[in-house]
Amino acid sequence: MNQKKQLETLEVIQATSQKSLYSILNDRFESYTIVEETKKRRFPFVWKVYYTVKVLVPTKVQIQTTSSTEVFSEQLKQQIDSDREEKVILPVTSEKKQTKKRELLERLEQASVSPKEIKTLTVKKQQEVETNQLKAMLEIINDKLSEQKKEEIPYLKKIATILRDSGVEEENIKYYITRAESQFQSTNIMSDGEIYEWLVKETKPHIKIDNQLDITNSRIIALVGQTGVGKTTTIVKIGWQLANKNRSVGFITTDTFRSGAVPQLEGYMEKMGTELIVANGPEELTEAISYFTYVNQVDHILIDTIGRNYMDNHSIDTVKQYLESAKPDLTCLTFSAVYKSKDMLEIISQFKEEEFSGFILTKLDETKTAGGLLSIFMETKKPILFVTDGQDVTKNIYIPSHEILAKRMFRRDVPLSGII
Ligand SMILES: Nc1nc2c(ncn2[C@@H]2O[C@H](COP(=O)(O)OP(=O)(O)OP(=O)(O)O)[C@@H](O)[C@H]2O)c(=O)[nH]1
Ligand SMILES: [Mg+2]
Repeated sequence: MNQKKQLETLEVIQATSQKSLYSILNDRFESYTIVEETKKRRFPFVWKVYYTVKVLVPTKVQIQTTSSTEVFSEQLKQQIDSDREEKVILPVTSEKKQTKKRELLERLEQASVSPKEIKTLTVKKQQEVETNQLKAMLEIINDKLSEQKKEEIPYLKKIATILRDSGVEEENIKYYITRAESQFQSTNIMSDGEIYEWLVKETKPHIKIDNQLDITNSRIIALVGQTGVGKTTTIVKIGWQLANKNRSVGFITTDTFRSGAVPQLEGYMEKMGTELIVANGPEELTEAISYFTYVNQVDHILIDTIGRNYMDNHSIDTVKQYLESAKPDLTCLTFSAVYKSKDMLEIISQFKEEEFSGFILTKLDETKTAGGLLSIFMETKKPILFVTDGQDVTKNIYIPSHEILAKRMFRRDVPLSGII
């Protein structure tokens, strides 16, 4: 049953004059009781006056008279509604987010997180991965764009062209461009000659050459490397140089596989008046070394190994077994300069640092572009031991200077020199 009860509501009316204030009051309400009347000026518009009245006006409100159960259920409903209203979703601050994330990750690690949470986490992780991938892609695109922009600057373009023509890898070109940019910020004009001089100056510190190398101090020298890189030719060249220094040498070859390998060596041996032993397996190699050490008593033992495909792990293992038996004082990893630098690095990565002393670069005469070899200097710690530039076993082998090798990276017409 409904009952009407007379209540009063407080209303606030404002106007710019007393007259309009009262006309509003009379228009809107049948009756009212003035509780407070004020007149104020407001900063900064001090010339303006505001009239305010607070009035009590009659209101009609529906009040329900209900049973106690109805009252209870109504109260309950109101309580639920008010609870609902109070459940304001506050924005989670990034710090809170971080804490929550950290907690979840910790719980995930301890496997105490519920499957639902895991799912949320997985999705988040996935999103994170995707965002990172996108960022990485953007960085690459930006890098490419800035590289392209850089190469629009004439002298940088010239440098990049010379490097590319010399066979230098893109990663290394980037290095030179960055260096040039930092050194010649406002310079735009450089002659080819100036660029060449600058490239040599920049390259020299990267070139690793064993200047202290004295082959007369290495009793056992072994050459390893891919098929046909010039191992046999180079070991004979080394023998020839030692013989020229009045040192006695003995040759061992592990190449029992290739027909013609032994006669190829025997021809040189005869000319040099030295002995050659063919070792079939690591044990025979040890025996041959003992023979040259205790029986023939030569100053140097030079070991020529069979050329194999070093991209194949089995071949690498075999050559390592030979090296373990021989324990050379100088183990030379031999590469042909015509090789791709990526392939060389791949082969180098198959060897531990302690397993070889340094590199021999052969056939420099056969390549127009030696710039690719820069990767060997930039990405490995080992020195270049010798370089070769021809088939003549009586010469064409050198320990070059930093200057000569740096120049040779960019110009084929630079003659190699440096007595071994
Ligand atoms: N142009 C040039 N040719 C070279 C040089 N070194 C070796 N050669 C030639 O390269 C060819 C292969 O040389 P080898 O000494 O037989 O090579 P290898 O590494 O012993 O070969 P395998 O025993 O079959 O693995 C021969 O024709 C050599 O004359 C060099 O510095 N320049
Ligand atoms: Mg050979």
